[in-house]
Amino acid sequence: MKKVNQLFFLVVIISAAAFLAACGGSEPPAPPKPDPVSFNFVATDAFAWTPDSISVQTGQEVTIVVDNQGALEHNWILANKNVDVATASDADALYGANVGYVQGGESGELTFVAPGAGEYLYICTVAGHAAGGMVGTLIVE
Ligand SMILES: [Cu+2]
Repeated sequence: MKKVNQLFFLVVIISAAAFLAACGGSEPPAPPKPDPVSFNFVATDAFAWTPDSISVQTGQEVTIVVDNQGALEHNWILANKNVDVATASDADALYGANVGYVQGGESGELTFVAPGAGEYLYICTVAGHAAGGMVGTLIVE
């Protein structure tokens, strides 16, 4: 009978150790993810973006809609703030954030995840448009 008690005691100890080990591995819950956000940009042939500045949060899902109310084609890419806007091209698009060329009277859409905190530009890469003023600022907080 004594051997049975010892065996039972051993099983209880092992079970308790396994239970404590399992609990010890728990991690704090991840911070809440910011809600997705959407921005509607109006493009016109006056070579300007409306709005010309937006703010988002790191990790936020950002949807960009380009409503081309002009006659010329326009596009929207996210670029490094140090990019040379006079020569910027689609190849300068960061994180795949490139709406593509939107013809006059049409609209285009893109969703991307906001990168790390900092300041970025959004520009139209049609030749001459960014240099003409089609540049805006995206701030990631
Ligand atoms: Cu343009």
